[in-house]
Amino acid sequence: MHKPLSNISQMGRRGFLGLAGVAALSDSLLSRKRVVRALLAKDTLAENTGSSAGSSRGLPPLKITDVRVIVTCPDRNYVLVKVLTSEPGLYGVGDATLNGRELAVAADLEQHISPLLVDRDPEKIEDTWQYLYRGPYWRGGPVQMTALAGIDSALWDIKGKRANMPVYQLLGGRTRAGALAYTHASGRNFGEVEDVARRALERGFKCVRAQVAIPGLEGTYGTPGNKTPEAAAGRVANMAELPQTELFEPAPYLRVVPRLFEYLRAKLGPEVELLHDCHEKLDPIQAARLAHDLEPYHLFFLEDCLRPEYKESFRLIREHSTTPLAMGELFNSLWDCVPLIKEQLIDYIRCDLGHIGGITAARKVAALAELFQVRTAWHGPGDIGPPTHAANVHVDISIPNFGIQEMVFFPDVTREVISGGPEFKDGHMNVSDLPGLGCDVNEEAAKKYPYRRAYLPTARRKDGSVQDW
Ligand code: EZ4
Ligand code: CO
Repeated sequence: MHKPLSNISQMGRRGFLGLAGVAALSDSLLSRKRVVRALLAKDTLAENTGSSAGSSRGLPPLKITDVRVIVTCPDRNYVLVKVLTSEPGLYGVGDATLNGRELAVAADLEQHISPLLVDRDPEKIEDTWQYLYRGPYWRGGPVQMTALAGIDSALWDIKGKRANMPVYQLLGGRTRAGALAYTHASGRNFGEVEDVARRALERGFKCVRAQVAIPGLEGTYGTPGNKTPEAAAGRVANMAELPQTELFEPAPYLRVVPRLFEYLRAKLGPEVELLHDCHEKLDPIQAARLAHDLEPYHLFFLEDCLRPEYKESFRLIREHSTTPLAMGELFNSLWDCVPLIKEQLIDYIRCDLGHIGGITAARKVAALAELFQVRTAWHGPGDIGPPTHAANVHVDISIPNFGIQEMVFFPDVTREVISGGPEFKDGHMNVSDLPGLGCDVNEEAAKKYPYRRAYLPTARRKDGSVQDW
């Protein structure tokens, strides 16, 4: 049904206020009052954005009946979203994990977002995205964008299940057989990094991100400190109740990293693709020097050199080096991506689908990037849940300008709670042809692993001042 939208605008503010207090009403006022009630109640006008009949022929209209938020710690903390619908057995699963601020996202979902969604049509993904992004007036930020990503993934999951298609089909269908993946190799010294990299190559990987401990700075991001690489695999069990503080100094880091890649190139040969993550630790001229010094070793890319606020500083790095650059895991706004892409200051945009607003946001980033010959490299660490990894790969295999996909293997205990998700084979990630995203959550199993407060580490310089981790 199409309600007369024009009544509302004609009424204007005076009419609106006047009507609210009127007791005796004429026929025409009665119909106006209905519109006013609609405005005063909830987002009823959403039903006016088009037919609310089921989009798939012959299916009845669908409504969201409940949004369940599951906070669980199967090896590390995850926030999962389950959007239930009026069709028996039809629900969507999303991931809304923000490492170290999980409960803020869970509260946002439970207290603020869930009441807005009940009774809405889950098939209106774009409308829901716009409503949750612009509707609260206070837009953006990692907490809200992570919550929005969780809902967005769940809605794409529902749409896929309803259409009986994997999400990548809804996004336009396959453009490639699989998503080229990279894994992490880290060690206490060059030899240990080489060993871990070789094991990855034996497992089928073609691309390896290498990080090494810097003497005197044990525990630098991505390195195992003085533990073995296995023991240091950043799980919650290894984390303190309060953040651990690591030490960072740029001078030794900038000396050691080019030597690591000189060593790895010599040992592993020219074909393996090598990557390195600076984890937003460097100042612009330091990043420029590192990118320059790494040139002879032909990295696939140098990841996240600068703090996310300093987009224009990428120009300086570009002026000094042909090392390909990737950036974006800390972005939580679509608009963060715009200057880097449109000025071709980077080669890979690597947003985190779980923190920038889900598939709905990612497909816009990817489309913008395509127009400027920038490729994608979505963030794929262990501290975002399998539904986000699934979302990554559904997008990867359906866009023309995919670059590479960061990935992890989830331990059995995580998979007991969250099943499905992408699979690794021959250096590539792929998703099954299950309808939707292809993940499920076992709520009973989740209860066995209650949330445990945990923080990411922090970093300081030797003089005690704060340093980006
Ligand atoms: O440190 O996801 O490229 N991957 C990364 C990750 C991030 C974590 C932070 O929560 O940089 O390991
Ligand atoms: Co990174």
